[in-house]
Amino acid sequence: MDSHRKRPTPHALSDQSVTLDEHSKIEDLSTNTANPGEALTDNMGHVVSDDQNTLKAGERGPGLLEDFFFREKMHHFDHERIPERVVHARGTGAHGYFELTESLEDYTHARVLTQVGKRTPVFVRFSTVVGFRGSPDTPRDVRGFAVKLYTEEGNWDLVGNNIPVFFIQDAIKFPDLVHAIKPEPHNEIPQAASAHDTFFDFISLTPESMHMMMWLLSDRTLPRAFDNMEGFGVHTFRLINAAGESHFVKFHWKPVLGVKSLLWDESQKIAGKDPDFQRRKLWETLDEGGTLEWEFGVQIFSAEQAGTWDFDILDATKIVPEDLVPVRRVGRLVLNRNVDNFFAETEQVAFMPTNIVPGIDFTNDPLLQGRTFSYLDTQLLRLGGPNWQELPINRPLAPVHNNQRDGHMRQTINRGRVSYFPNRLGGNKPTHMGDAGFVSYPEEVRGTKRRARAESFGDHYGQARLFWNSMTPVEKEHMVKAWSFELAMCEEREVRVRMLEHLARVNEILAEQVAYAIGELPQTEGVAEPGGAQDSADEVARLAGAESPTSASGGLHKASALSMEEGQPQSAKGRKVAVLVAPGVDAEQVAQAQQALKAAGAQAVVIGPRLGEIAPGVHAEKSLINSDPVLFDALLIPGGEASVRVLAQRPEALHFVADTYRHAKPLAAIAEGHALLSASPVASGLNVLGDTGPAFGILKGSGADATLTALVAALAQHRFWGRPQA
Ligand code: HDD
Repeated sequence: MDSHRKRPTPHALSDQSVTLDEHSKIEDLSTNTANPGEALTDNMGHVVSDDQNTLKAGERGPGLLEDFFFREKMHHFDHERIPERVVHARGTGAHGYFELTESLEDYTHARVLTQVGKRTPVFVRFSTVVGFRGSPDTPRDVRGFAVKLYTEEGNWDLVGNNIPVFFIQDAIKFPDLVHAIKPEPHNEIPQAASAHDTFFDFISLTPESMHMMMWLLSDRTLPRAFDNMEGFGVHTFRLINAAGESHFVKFHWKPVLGVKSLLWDESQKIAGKDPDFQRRKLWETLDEGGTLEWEFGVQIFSAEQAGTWDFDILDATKIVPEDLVPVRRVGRLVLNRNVDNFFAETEQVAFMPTNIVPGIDFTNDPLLQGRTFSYLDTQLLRLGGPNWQELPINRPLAPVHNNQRDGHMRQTINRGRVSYFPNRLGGNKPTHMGDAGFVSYPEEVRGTKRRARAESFGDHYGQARLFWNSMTPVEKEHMVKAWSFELAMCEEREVRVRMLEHLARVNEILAEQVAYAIGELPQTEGVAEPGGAQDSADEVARLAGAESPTSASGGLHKASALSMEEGQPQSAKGRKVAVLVAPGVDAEQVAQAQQALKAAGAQAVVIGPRLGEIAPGVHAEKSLINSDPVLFDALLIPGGEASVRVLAQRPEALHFVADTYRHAKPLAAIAEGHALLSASPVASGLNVLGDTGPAFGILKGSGADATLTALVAALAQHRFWGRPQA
């Protein structure tokens, strides 16, 4: 631990002090919000008489240039678009607060991390990386998790992802990475997908990305909902305490509802059935008064500790395993309010890793160092000029005083004649605060100027193996399929083969199975058909034993908190259950289901052959035509003989059973409802409809109560792997 000068008490900061609460940002934004109002006016406040007809010389005559209403309306419309973000274009935002539950004052003097109980307003934007602004929510992709905290000491942006590592070690490679993964430039194909030649060509020549690739091709990149994913600050940052001592830190957001994913088949189908799947979930939850919640965690360690590890903490392709430094949960993040206007808030919000507050500082991670330039730079293009900081969503709640002036669209009206420093005419204000302001950690730096990569960044496979070893057999199976899919989409054989060589360095069985799937290995004994129904159990058994020696992993063979199947919180909260009904349905059972699921924080969505009243008191809010099993977490079929007879004649209802079964989600049927399960070609004939059913999440009960209790428990379990396939 290095020790430096003690931080002075910020005596002269008194006129800078602000007291905030969780509502402060919304109050601030409200000074700019506008309601529809009565009379239609133009932008200059002139009341408009008729906005539907241009001014003409005669009813059938030519338009007149003097029609300033028309020209203004058209002019504004013609300029409505701004460039989308070069990456993370597709995103969704919400307001909320951050609350500290345990002080970190031993490590930092940042007020936001030392004032226990304080609620700091936040704005969070979740995003995919690759797709364009209008692309679907659910491709296989890394998710952005960008948090802007409007602290009393200025804005702190934690611009992270849902994956704790990155593809590259040095920011100078970022444009290459992004060019490679974005749609190919000659034909702009494919949209929002990494599964194409240019990406894997680049990756096959960039072995440092192999750890991140293991995460990318795991279920982590198919989150079910925003609050089913973790967030990571990725880089190692510094914390500085009041005595000037420095520690290293990694920041984490842990979802209260646990990390849960979709399946690849679901993700692809949802992209068509409801491209706004996650955006809609967030919107509806907050609109109905619900919240999304994460715990805030830190891994704090000293330079001495880091010196004992066989990886470099400045290398963003490495995690610090939680087994080496446990995550201390010291706060929470709560999202509780939708935006009023998507463009003004979510589109115009500008995040920058350089927004940090006193008590937190950068490290020499070469990826982080490069990011400190890129974000400021990009906002100029996207938001059009240097005054984007004044936009309501971007402006801090902490007071702003400086000598910056003018520029496009300046909002602030600075009084006085002084806009320079030093000055006598303005009493030398605003004044430099010295050590009471933001002071960079005075790390001693020496070295020869070189374009080079440290040797300590040289191990590219050790943590990729650690990740692989830490997966459950089912997770490994999904990864085999993901790799097989992505490489099969590459048309250039050379690219596919080069990737197999890297995979073999991670794990031979993984490489072998993918090689077989993409036609690079003849059928040999012992290699299971990937995805082949009959071999699935063998494949899983074989993958269970597929482990590799690690390196750069702090001596660990496996690490905790990497698998999404182990140690995650389980809850039925937020889950949506499709309840299939038709005339003659047992209305009481439907009502019981609605009640029981609501009590568990879940939701019953009644789906009928058509919308409207299906039986007395049973109202279908969705129909078989505008819903699909991939949009739900489970299926419930209530009793009622006539109802089930109607449903059994509808292919969409049978499809509900088949896909819910195939996607390993709970299937529940009460009394006569059992018949719909048996009518499905997928489930019929399989022994899961008998006694073994509950182990596979197939819940058949004669009464509503017991079936619903079992359904709530099954929802919390999320998936039931190993169902026999028809
Ligand atoms: Fe980045 C946006 C996260 C590396 C350059 N990045 C952006 C966003 C997130 C991240 C969440 C969206 C913010 C929003 O919602 O507006 N980026 C990361 C993480 C990285 C990372 C976790 C690695 C640890 N990024 C990275 C590098 C560079 C950039 C190395 C360039 C040197 N990122 C950008 C950008 C973007 C951006 C081009 C596009 C839009 C924006 O900044 O505001 O400047």
